[in-house]
Amino acid sequence: MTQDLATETRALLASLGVDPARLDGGSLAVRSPITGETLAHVRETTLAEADREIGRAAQAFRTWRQVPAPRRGEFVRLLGEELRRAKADLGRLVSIEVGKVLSEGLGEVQEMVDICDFAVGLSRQLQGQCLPSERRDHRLTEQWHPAGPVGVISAFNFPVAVWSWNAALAFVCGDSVIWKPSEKAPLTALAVSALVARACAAFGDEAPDGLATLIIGARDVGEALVNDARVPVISATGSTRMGRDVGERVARRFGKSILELGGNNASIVTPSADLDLTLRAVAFGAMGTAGQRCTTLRRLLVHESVYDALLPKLSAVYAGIKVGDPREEDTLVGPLIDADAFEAMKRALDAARTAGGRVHGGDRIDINGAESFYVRPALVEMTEQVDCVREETFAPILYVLRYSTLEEAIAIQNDVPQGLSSSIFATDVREIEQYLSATGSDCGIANVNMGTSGAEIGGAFGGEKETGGGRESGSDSWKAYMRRQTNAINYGRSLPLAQGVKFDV
Ligand code: UN1
Repeated sequence: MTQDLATETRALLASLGVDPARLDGGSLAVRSPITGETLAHVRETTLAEADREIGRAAQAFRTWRQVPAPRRGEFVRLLGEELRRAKADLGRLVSIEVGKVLSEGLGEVQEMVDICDFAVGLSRQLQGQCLPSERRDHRLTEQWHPAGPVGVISAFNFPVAVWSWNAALAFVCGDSVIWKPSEKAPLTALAVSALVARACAAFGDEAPDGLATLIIGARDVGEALVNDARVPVISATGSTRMGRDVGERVARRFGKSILELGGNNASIVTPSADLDLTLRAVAFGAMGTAGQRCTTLRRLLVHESVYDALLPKLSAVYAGIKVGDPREEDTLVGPLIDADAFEAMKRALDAARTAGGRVHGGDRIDINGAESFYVRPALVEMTEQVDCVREETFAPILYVLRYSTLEEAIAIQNDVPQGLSSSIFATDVREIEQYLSATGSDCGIANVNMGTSGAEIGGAFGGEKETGGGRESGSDSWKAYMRRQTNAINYGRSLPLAQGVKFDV
């Protein structure tokens, strides 16, 4: 590849409306995992500036909450229009900054457009309810009010979509949004902020200054956000270690957190599975995004009667899949994000070997020189679910285990600390329903005849146990961005007390 990535990046950022002055002179070096080259030096937000930005967001909230919700929806509609227009450029920028193949970069922006559309409809459906009162001439209702500024901490692997799942909902719910993106992906955050500014300009004066703010930097800036009592809701995506810290800090000040943390997702391949479909689904689930989704398929539990039919085919797909520069059209697996990710993958594979695992693949491949980290995805046959299999390694490693009964497979699947996504491959309706029942998968997402990744925005997204319990995106996830208020209204002339209590004065 001879094309200069830094030059292309600057051209993309300029067309997306980012001020070129933001790309030089800072202390945060932004590298592309495609070649390892430096794209920009972004200035980090100081703690004093972060404090000011949070103050601006708090101020913006005070006016934004008074704009009628369907009008707020109109703002999100305009943002969706900006994203539609910017899809090609922003998708390409995502691909450059985090190394996704282009179709996944574009898919990520499509996910942003989709959640904007969802939120526009939602802006007319933030429904409370009316409940029967036990008292005569009383009405009991429940309504939802804007919560306040929402802090969004996002990870490198979905550098822009995760912000949008939170922000599109937060905006229609009447909240302002403060974004702390991954230090590995500040450029796409700058680009999205520029698009938000365009949507604000198109919307006019009703969009207050500070409605969407951006703070860029390391842990100290994130901590300042998490500790700040002016921010009642913190939505954080990333590692379980980070989420535990965020959850504790937010709980200590009685804020609410929405945590979307590690996954260790499994699929069960049953005797009745359609093996061709299974093979394709497993390939995308385990190797898509180079194994760097929180929903990536990490464990494959295969029934002993189909193991020998499936494994050779799967090994052949693993050996043949195109790993390469994500700018090339036929590439399916791009680079790992950085050297640390590669080291973590090596460590996990060493641990698996020591525990008796048979490792196929996993070697580094030289595609674009020493500063980039491309690997052949690894398939690891294990005889049991040892400790290293219970950990999430953010790399393309698929552990494969045999099972003999569905109960055993479900037990193995659930016997990990994480609980994000899961799936079963089956055409036997009894096995499918058992898997989806209360005694089946313990995850926030349980799919049938598809992989564990690639969720649509319409459903609630998130998981149980060490995944953190938060829900983002579709269904009624919006409720986490609002505060609930119960209203009992007496329209009579007497004052009956609940539970028949008498208190006559
Ligand atoms: C993530 O990896 O943090 O379901 C999110 C999926 C995507 C989102 C992944 N829609 O794979």
